[in-house]
Amino acid sequence: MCGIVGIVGRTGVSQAIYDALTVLQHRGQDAAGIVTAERHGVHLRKSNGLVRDVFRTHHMLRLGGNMGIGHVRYPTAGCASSAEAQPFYVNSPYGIALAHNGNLINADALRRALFEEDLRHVNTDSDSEILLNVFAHELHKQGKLKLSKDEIFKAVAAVHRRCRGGYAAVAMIIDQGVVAFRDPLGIRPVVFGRRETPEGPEYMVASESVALQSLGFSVERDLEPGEALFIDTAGNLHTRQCAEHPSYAPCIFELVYLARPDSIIDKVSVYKARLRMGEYLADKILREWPDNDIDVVIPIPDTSRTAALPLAYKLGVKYREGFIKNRYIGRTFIMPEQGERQRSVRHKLNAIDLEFRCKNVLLVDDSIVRGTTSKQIIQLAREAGARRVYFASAAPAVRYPNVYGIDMPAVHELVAHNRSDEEVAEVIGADRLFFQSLEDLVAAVRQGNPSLHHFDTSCFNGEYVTGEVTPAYLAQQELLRSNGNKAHVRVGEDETLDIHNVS
Ligand code: PIN
Repeated sequence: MCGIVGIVGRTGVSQAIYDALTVLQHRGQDAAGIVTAERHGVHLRKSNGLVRDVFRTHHMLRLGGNMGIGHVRYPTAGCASSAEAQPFYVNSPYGIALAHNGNLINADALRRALFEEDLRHVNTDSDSEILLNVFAHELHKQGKLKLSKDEIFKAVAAVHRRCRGGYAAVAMIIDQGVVAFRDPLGIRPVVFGRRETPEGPEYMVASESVALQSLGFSVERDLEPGEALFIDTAGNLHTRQCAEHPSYAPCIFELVYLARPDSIIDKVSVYKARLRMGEYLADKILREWPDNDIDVVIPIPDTSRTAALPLAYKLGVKYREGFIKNRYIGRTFIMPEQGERQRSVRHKLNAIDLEFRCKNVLLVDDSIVRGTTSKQIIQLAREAGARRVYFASAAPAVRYPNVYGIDMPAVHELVAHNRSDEEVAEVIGADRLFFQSLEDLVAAVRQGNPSLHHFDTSCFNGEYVTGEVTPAYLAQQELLRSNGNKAHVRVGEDETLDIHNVS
């Protein structure tokens, strides 16, 4: 997953984009980039690292212009080179930059078609560069110096016809404006909003509503599946449905863990959905184990706190913060290397022994993916003196890979793949383990917006909403995702392009 943002303002936008990327930092801590445009000139800064490390004052001063886009990257499918930090830029036609959140499942076929039919070379392994070139080619076919909104939307429609997968993209076309579009199933989220200024309205588009809210933009609405928006350089907003058969199947994992709780995605409050996940989970525990001996519910910070509180309330037991997190260490799920991930758990979490000693504790996490941190945390709880350690996951067991932009590990690294719940409990060392049922997870989310009928739940049930996810494709992804293949990562490169005025 990644975070995207685009703004067309009345004055310089680089600071606003920087601030928005900081708010979206939880969506990716691996690399960041901003590109802005002044009349006929583009400025780009991107590199590996956190937003606060990538942009120094001298970079910010050079990112002039009233429109721009930004990106924070979470590495997907096997590459973490800064050559693949976003946004990507292509000179022709017009000068276009694009940033994207998601994953194209027909990237190989598209790359071939781009080369053999469109005569375009894609230089990196990133499917964002592929998406950019498909879009650029389709715009080029319109053959106009000044594009109308109809031509832009026609190009987006062609992108939808050619691309398969989950994608939320934002593009900036020099001298024309900012374009954003969402895949025809709305797998990845996009929301847009507006802010009034004395000079006129400013528009912003982003992955999550929290970015808009933090910057004082009022949320207009989510972009619908297949829909595109175009904010022209004069600051006018246009939207249009560009897909032939759009329908909603948003990624349910956004609600489980990826999104910030203060965001609203497709009219569902992430926070409220997580509260409900806790309630459903409590009902399940009470059904399966009415005479349980749980003394205390302890969340594994941070995400699971929201679900753990109503869960404890419904079980009628105490809720206690038994683990304290060192807030200066990043999310373990985000770290690309397994060794790094294991090492940091103990540094990251410390137990308050008093809350564990001689108690039967129910630990709650948002999900169990590899099971490696769960295992270590259960061990921590035992060392802190817990008598019995039970474990509850607010999401169902993750048993299948995600191919729409969440960097799930290779299948063989998923602890629940080909294992029963009891076997998972044994591997992670829990005395008893509870997973949310998929039905309950869907119900918890749908209660926020009953008009949503379908979700992408592929990592829980192996059903891929786009179709076309073949065993051969999955096998190839498996190869890319295995840690060994990440060893070629190039670190420390960065890119500061002042395309308009190289200095
Ligand atoms: C925790 C988010 N959450 C914790 C991510 C761990 C799976 N892991 C998914 C649980 S936080 S493991 O919000 O960032 O604090 O199963 O792979 O070990």
